[in-house]
Amino acid sequence: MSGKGSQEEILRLFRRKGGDYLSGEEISQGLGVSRTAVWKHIRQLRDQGYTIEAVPSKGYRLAEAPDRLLPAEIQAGLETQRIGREVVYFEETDSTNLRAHELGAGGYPDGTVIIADRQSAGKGRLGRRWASPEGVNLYTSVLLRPDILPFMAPQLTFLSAVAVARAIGEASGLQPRVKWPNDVLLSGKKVAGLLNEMHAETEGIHYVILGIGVNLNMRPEQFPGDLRYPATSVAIEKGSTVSRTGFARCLYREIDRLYERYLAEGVAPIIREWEGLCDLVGRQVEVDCQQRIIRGLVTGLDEDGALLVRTAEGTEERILAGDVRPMKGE
Ligand code: BT5
Repeated sequence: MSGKGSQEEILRLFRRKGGDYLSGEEISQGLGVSRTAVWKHIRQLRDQGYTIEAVPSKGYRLAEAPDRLLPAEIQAGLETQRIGREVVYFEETDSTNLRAHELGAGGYPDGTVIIADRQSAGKGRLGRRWASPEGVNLYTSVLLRPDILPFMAPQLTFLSAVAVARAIGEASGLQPRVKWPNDVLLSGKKVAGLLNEMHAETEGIHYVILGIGVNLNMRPEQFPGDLRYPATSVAIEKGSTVSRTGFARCLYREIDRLYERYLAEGVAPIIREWEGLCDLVGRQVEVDCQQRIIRGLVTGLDEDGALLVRTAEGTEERILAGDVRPMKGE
């Protein structure tokens, strides 16, 4: 077993003890390693920020775990059907979506979760960048293998938006809103961004990747200077930090619930929940679609995830891509 694997195993043993002492003998037998090796692993865990008490006659006790997004931490008590049964963690990677493509091609199962503590080239849409400093946020990609047709894949963006909004609500007590097509907002500012990608052929989908970046404990000075849209973090809005591990677990549970429901009932319930979270439904907006600007009343979303806008002329436009903003005075 690698050093990392042994450390995760020790954490698992601690969890099983539920806060009680674990003797050096139990650990060395559980892992099949010497007492000296156990001591070395304990020291390495301490170096990573774990507070582990050692009492000569009793053994070791895990007093406090750091807020690191380690697979064993996240999987403890996760209880999901599919999401996060497999968790792949990177201290640093260029983009979790790129790793997810590799794992998708490598046959990893439906529900595999990829997490990075920091990204050196976090991706936004259209070649844009996602600021991904270490130690503060969640950067994750979820690999799904739904049995759906390629044209249905954009529906899953709304699944992730609803899951992120629910998880932020639970973690903060605040009321997040969604912005079409791929943002989640707190106090009108962007707190999370979604980047879904897929690998498909005409007859079917190989896999879909839900790329999710949530600003949890990011501080104001950590945001890039050239933001396209005002941005914030959960901690800035709430006034105190949130547990990254707790949030991640909550998010994967919400995705799991919504995904089960999606597979059973289709996208309609998700669209209805998304519409309830969107401030723009029922308002006059302006949508910049690059070639032209469409103005009108947002009436909702259709099942393909297109924004429905009724123009002054009475026609209903289905908008698949564009930047939407409320009309002045709205
Ligand atoms: C998005 O793009 O909102 C999608 C972001 C998806 C990020 C996740 S992290 C895990 C996974 N792995 C990846 O590599 N990506 C996904 P877009 O709508 O294009 O917004 C990008 C724009 O938001 C940038 O051009 C900036 O103006 C702004 N921005 C950059 N970093 C930000 C941050 N951390 N919070 C808020 N806004 C940010």
